[in-house]
Order: sequence, then structure tokens, then C-alpha cells
Amino acid sequence: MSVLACVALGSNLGDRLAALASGRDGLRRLPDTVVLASTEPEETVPLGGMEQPPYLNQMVLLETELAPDTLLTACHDIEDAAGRVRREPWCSRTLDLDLVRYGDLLCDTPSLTLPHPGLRDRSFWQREIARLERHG
Ligand code: A4P
Ligand code: MG
Repeated sequence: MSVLACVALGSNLGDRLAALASGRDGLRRLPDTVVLASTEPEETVPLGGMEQPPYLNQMVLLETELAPDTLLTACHDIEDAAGRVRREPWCSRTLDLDLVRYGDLLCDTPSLTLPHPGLRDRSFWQREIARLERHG
């Protein structure tokens, strides 16, 4: 059974456009998954008033047969391939992939919360999802 999922891409280190492109390529190469649409990258101010370089953010709409935890693990692999180094939460990153929505699934485990809790107050994610929904 396939599900529509929204994956948010973010980068604020190095060649941000190239990092987003490698993230989209990684998602396109996933098995049993089709990339239906992407928003244009947009520059955003770092959340929480952190002293960091500005982010480029982008949202991708997927149709996938992968289970949510499999998709999340695949996202981590794509981040690693882009040179992501995890120091502390919310530190600057070459590439972050967040699973924002997976169909209508609600879930709250230590490794996966759906919808992503950031969706409540990130206006850029809400705007990007609205654009993707117009895709049909
Ligand atoms: N995790 C739980 N639920 C999810 C989910 N739905 N999607 C867990 C992705 N991951 C999820 O993630 C930390 C843990 O969250 C993982 O172990 C995963 O199992 P991480 O990528 O290692 O660390 P992180 O990204 O620093 O933490 P987190 O909580 O994902 O933070 P966010 O929400 O990604 O925020 N400012 C702007 N302008 N734009 C941004 O994109 N992003 C962040 C990071 C901060 N400031 C930003 C932006
Ligand atoms: Mg994250």
C-alpha cells in the first residue's frame, strides 16, 4: 500500500543548494518510492534565535511503500552521505531530512514522532505543504 509522505530538507553549512540536490537525488533513488513534487528552496532565518548561518529549506512530496521507520533510516543514510555531522540538537548541518508527515499516521516513539512536532509552529513548512497539496 502506498502512502503520501512529506520530507523536509534543510541545510545551513557548505554548498546548501548542492546539499539539497543530493538529498532530492537520494530520495529519488529509494526503492518503492516516487518523488511527486518539490517546493523551490527558500532561505529562512535560524529558528530559536540561534547564532547560525541562514538555512535553505525545501519540502518534497513522496509516494512510498516504505514503512515509516524504514523511510526515516533511509533519510539518515542520505544525511550521512552528504557529510552530516551530529554534534548537538539544532546545530548547523550540511543536510537534515525530517519526516514531517506520513499519510495521516500519528505516532510518538523515542525515534519517530508524526506529524513532526515542528509542523505546529514552522510557518515555512506549513506554506510548503500547502504548495505541495495544490499539486493534487
Ligand atoms: N525524530 C523523531 N521524529 C522525527 C521525524 N518525524 N523526522 C528523531 C525526523 N527525525 C525524527 O534528529 C534527532 C532525532 O529526531 C533523530 O534521532 C530521530 O530519530 P537529528 O536529525 O539527529 O537532529 P536535529 O535535526 O538537530 O533534531 P530535530 O529534533 O530533528 O530538529 P529539527 O526539527 O530538524 O530542527 N532553522 C531553520 N530556519 N530551518 C531549519 O530547517 N532546523 C533545525 C533543526 C533548527 N533550526 C532550523 C531548522
Ligand atoms: Mg532533524
